[in-house]
Amino acid sequence: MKQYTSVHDVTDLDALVKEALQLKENPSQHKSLGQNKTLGLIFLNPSLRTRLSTQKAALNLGMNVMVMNLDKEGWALETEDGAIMNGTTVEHIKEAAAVMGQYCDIIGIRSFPKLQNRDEDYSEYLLHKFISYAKVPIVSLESATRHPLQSLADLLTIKENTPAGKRPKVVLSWAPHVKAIPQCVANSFAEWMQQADVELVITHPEGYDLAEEFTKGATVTTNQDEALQNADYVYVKNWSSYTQYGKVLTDGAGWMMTNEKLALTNNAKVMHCLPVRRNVELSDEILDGPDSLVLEQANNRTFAAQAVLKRMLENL
Ligand code: SN0
Repeated sequence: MKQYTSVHDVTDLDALVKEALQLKENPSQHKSLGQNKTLGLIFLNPSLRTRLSTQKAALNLGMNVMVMNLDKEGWALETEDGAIMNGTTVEHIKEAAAVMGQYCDIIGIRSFPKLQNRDEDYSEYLLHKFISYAKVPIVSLESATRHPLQSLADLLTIKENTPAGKRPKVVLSWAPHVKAIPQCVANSFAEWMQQADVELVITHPEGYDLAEEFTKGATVTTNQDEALQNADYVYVKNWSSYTQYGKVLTDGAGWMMTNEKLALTNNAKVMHCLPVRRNVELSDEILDGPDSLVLEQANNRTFAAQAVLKRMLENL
């Protein structure tokens, strides 16, 4: 694998899932694969799970890891081609990525969307520039439109909790939030679920339709109660509007997931990528109760990252 930026970079999804679950059984089984290889993790935004689980995955494979919070510790980055850099930006991504590529065998990069210009965010210009200038395999640690390591961990969690042969009903349910949040996790989850053997239903208030390229084939409804009927999994997530780009259109009163709403489901398990705003997106009673899978999802982040890094190492 040369790059891991979306489900489209995975040619055999079932095999990748199987591999990740095998790694989970014995995380140190390929300890020598990453010997003398260096993973660089570059963050332009905050992170807890992605940073630690990807670092852990690399350590399990025997790699060395370097982490840099580029937004806080690096020089202010210029991304525009042909820019006259007489302002606040200090270093061009051409040099920055090329230099980091010389120090690392694989690089992971996180860069959120700015949520101001949709075309710019959805062009994934930063990720693509990084890929072309760094010249080493690149893992997306959440880009402007997707969060593929999260989605792989989500799929692992669903696989582990679903009886063999059952095609579960999975509901992606929009939740309220206090600020504008990217569509990445929702986009990515929808995109991955379409490739998996599940029935996907997406529910959100008016005005929160995701881009069609991610939701094509799924059932989309603004009636949350109807969507929740007989659900086996409920994935709770906020996102800002795609159509009125980056805007918060409603306070979302009534959309928070509660036990009362879960009564409509088929004893559904509840998922969230974290960090979660308690009692805004999801109630305490769910997060502290027996139906929450959020910690299992976070645990599976390690094995998702490990399966991806293993494939990249085998290909170096
Ligand atoms: C990000 C998101 O895309 O939903 C990262 C999730 C892995 N979440 C946030 O930015 C939450 C910020 C907040 O203030 O709650």
